[in-house]
Amino acid sequence: MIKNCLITLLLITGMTAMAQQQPVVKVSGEVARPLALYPETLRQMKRATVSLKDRDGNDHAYTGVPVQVILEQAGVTTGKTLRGENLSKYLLVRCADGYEVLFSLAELDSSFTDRVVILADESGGQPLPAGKGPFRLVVPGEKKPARSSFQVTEMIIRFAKD
Ligand SMILES: Nc1nc2c(c(=O)[nH]1)N[C@H]1C(S)=C(S)[C@@H](COP(=O)(O)O)O[C@H]1N2
Ligand SMILES: [Mo]
Repeated sequence: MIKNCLITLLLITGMTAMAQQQPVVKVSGEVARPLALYPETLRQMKRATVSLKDRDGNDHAYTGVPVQVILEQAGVTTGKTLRGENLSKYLLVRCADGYEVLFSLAELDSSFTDRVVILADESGGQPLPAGKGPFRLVVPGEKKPARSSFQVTEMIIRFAKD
């Protein structure tokens, strides 16, 4: 019931946002439900704050939606269903400048790791600056921020095949 309401809400905010030509992150591929995540959609979802060191070693707090929450909403294999052949699935993150990074699903799943990767839309209570936003993947716990991709436009789930 609550889930249906949430999906309806996501649809309505999605249609409104589309009419206004708002920025969007599309979630597609090996998903039960493709998603279009608009600024308003992300504000309605469960949120988290994580810390990321920039390339000069300074810490910055970013807030947004855990990637796991997005994958659950899209009906991707997570948690108990992330086993067997599903362990060869990956998330490809694509950005406006053509930059691409990938993660195996297990890297993003709380049944495998305590590290929380988020799709951030704010830092220090402010929207992300034009060059970095409106949506940035924030990947804490790595030696460099190279996978913390900015200007994210697409999240694609695929099976790794030969
Ligand atoms: N879209 C996009 N994201 C990107 C990059 C890029 O070229 N394009 N460079 C990456 C690299 S190599 C680094 S080191 C960090 C730099 O992020 P910072 O400016 O917050 O330190 O952004 C990462 N995210
Ligand atoms: Mo970098």
